[in-house]
Amino acid sequence: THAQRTLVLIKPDAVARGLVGSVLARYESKGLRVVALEMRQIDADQSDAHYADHVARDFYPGLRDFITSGPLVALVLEGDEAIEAVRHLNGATDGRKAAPGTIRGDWSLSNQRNLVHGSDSPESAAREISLWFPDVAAGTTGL
Ligand code: YYY
Ligand code: MG
Repeated sequence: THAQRTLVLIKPDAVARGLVGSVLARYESKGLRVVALEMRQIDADQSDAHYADHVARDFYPGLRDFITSGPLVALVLEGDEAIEAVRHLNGATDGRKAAPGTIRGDWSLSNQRNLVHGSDSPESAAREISLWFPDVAAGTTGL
């Protein structure tokens, strides 16, 4: 077994649709532990930092408008192979193609408004946790 932490966003579409509790229940029911959790509304600079790998993509301006459009819930989850586990629960990026039983597959019909984000690698998780929750990354809270 391999304990990991991962950065999850419950995106503004999920908050606006009242799906925060339902989404969080998927993660908690799976056995993932909430290490940190906070509702925030981010600005364009924070979006650019979070999506550093995507800022040059053609879809990014629309993504930035969406992710900054309203409050979201940021959290750190911990558990065995948490990074892959969260991405399995989230489902494929495009909600129209995501498998039923996944968060996106059950509740999204969009490639952009797809409800959730999960870090895609240990390196991404470390970078994203430092960006969103520096105190957790430093080990001074969320223990
Ligand atoms: O990791 P994941 O969220 O599943 O997808 P990424 O390929 O990292 O893309 C990040 C984010 O960008 C995705 O969740 C939706 C959005 N997006 C988009 O709006 N249009 C695309 N063609 C591809 C991705
Ligand atoms: Mg990604």
